[in-house]
Amino acid sequence: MENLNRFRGLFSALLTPFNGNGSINFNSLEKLIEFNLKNGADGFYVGGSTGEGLLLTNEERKAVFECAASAAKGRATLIAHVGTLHTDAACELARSAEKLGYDAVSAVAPYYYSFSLEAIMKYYNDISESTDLPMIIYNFPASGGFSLTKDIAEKMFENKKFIGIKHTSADMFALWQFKHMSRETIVYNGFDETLLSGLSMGADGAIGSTYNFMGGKFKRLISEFKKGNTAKAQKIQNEANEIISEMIKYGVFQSEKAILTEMGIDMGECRRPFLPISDECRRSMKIIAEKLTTD
Ligand code: MN9
Repeated sequence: MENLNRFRGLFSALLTPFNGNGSINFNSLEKLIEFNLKNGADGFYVGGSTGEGLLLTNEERKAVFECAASAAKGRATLIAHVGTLHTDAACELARSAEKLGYDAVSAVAPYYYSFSLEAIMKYYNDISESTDLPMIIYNFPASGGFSLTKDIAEKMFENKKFIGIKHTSADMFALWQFKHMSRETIVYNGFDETLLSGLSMGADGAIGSTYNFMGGKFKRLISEFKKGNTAKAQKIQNEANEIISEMIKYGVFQSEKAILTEMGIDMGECRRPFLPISDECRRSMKIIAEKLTTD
């Protein structure tokens, strides 16, 4: 089996910056990647929930893949989120990621319709068959009704190209179960506010949105955890969670864009139907950004 080490570590779920006219701001996207690499990001999860992937056209999604690949220039592991409702479109996105040199593809389960389990499994296998890339399942039960279980995962991982699960759920026992399947699996903790619990339950890494601007902090958390300094790791998780709690009040992605804009990378707004960033949010995030830059 191939060496999975490049899939461990801290992955930023890359945000997508927009210009005032609503188009993608590729210049800011490049800056954001550089900023993340400077803060120690091991890889990027491109075009997922955080990247507003499901609010982009397929052409835009490919353009974001391309920009991220050329900006990261072999300095990070790249996972392309290709999930969409439409299998053929997801396969096409996967093929474009493969051409661009991505390390893996990932997909959220198809949503809106109540697809049968067989249909969902076929969707993943169809995407997987469309390229030679490994597959990372995006388990995000809150997004549309499908919740991966260990039994389902065991069946899906009979396909040897499946290597990992991005577990965006607070169910830590499920995370532990995914780590204890019959075959080695890379498991990512998906909610940044529970990273320490995820690590305690065996997570190999983390994929998250707040690593776009708190990457350094969370790298320290992981390193303290590995050294066995639980109290120090807890202190860092507490500090991060104070910030995340404030962000949740105003909308997580809007808040993240406000923080990064304050830090010097013009991120613009989120796409509709997300609401514009309120003045209150900007004021609150300015204080957080100032605190983070003097930390
Ligand atoms: O990809 C992100 N998940 C979603 C991971 O946005 C659904 C997380 O990083 C959250 O944004 C973060 C705040 O709740 O944990």
